Amino acid sequence: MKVLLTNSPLQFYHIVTFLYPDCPALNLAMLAGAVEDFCEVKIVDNWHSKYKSDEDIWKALFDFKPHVLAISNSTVADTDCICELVKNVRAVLPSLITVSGGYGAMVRKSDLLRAGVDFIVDGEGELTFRELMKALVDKRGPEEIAGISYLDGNKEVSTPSRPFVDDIGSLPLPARQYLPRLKALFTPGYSSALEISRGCFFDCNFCSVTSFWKKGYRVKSVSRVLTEIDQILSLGCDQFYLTDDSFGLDVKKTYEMLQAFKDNNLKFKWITQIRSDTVAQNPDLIKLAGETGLTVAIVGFESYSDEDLKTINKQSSSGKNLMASNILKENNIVVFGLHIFGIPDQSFNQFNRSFVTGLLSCDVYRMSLFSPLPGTPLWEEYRKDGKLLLSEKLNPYLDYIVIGGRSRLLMSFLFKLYSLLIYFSPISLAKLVWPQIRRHDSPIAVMRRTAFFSLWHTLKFYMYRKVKRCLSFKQEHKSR
Ligand code: B12
Ligand code: SF4
Repeated sequence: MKVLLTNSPLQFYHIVTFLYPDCPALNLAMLAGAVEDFCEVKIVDNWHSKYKSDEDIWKALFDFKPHVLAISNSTVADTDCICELVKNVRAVLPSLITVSGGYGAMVRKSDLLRAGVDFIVDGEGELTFRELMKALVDKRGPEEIAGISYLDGNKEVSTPSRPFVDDIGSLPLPARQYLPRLKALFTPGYSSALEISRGCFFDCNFCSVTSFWKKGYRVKSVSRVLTEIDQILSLGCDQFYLTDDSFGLDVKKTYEMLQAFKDNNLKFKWITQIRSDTVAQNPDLIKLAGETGLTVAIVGFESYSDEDLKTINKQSSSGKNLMASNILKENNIVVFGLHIFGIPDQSFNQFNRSFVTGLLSCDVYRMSLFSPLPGTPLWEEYRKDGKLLLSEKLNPYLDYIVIGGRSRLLMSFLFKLYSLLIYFSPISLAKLVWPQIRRHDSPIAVMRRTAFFSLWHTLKFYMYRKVKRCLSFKQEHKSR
């Protein structure tokens, strides 16, 4: 049986994908690895195709002639374009079987099924997808497979849910050889992706990770990680992104892992997401991480006010945020800080103080608008209290949708204004021409490059968004 794996065409709201155009879709390789022993597999990683284009999928549909089209829908915002794609594909190839999975598929299951997706895989995908493909090969029905949803006539049916595997290292190796070979941004070679852990045991109320993976943290063994790194290096890649949500939560295991990287004299650069308290409480771990090639640490600082951090249940503190920045800088690791604009009850002064502190302490400052994501505790709380401006599309573009208290228009105007200030404030401009501390050459180069990339892609993002809005406005008027 032939299986084509893909994801949504690249869209204007994929701003982080523009920032990191060298991170391949590891989830597609994981699913490919789960079935490659009995299926012929092909991956079209659309985020690296032309902007908004589904050309590569159509080409693969006609050249490769798959029996199954499997589409990843990890981001809620992607559901609409996936629905449209499925409708178009089904109109041309009615016998093609379509499957989807991921966070977006969990939240907008009905929309996908009604658009023509045959099966939704709920939750962790590898084993369920394997069983589903086996059932299709054997021409068995889906009723016995745990963790899937489908339409029976007009009725939505969900089979009993499948528990997560205890040991994620026991899952099949990702078939990275099917991923596109992407030129690395920060090193001269090529880039790949690696997963060491899955999930997180914190519960920040805005975060969708724990809504999907539940509150839990599973880590691969050192030997499994070394095997995957071998695979990455043998494919000629010397940089990788960790897809972990919160690197290093199991401190002891992480030490062992990093020590093994060092002992095996493995040469690569890597980038990870990490909590500020993990950094602040474990400076030796960070030193070791830097020695093994950690180049950029993406840290969710969110705010430098303890009150704000309490409101979003971050369970860290402003002191730890500042300490984390210093420790990372001491180890020549680029501090890529994520922040939230518009946290409830945050005063204007509080935000301003936080903003300046962040600009001064991060190498790259990034900010997103406070916007509850469907499925998160915050979304549920606000929805129950009638505080959400609900659209049927569940806030796909992460706008400010909170009702009451603050004006939406003002919030979105201020967000844009501050977004511009991130790049044009004297602090940011000074950072570009005169790095604030003496640093090793290479991280500075990385920092400057990342800052320029951020600026360029943010401008592009706003341009795309504006153009798109203008076009749809014109279209609406024409059709009237
Ligand atoms: C690494 C990462 C990125 C990387 C690269 C992603 C990539 N190329 O794979 C970069 C930095 C480029 C990125 C970009 C973005 N990301 Co991102 N990203 C992640 C992160 C941290 C890990 C993704 C991952 O590989 N997970 C590991 C695999 C194992 O999990 P998985 O993808 O969910 O897949 C499993 C199941 O869901 C299921 N499954 C998934 N797809 C399918 C398909 C089928 C057919 C089947 C059967 C099963 C199945 O099986 C898989 C294996 O078990 C996640 C958080 C997370 N933990 O998922 C956020 C996350 C997915 N990203 C998110 C967002 C918002 C974005 C951006 C939209 C940000 C932006 N504004 O630009 C962009 C656009 C992404 C896009 N095109 O859709 C959000 C989505 C929020 C939401 N609920 O909608 C997440 C959840 C983080 C968060 N909490 O905010 N991202
Ligand atoms: S620490 Fe990060 S991954 Fe964990 S719940 Fe908070 S935001 Fe989500």
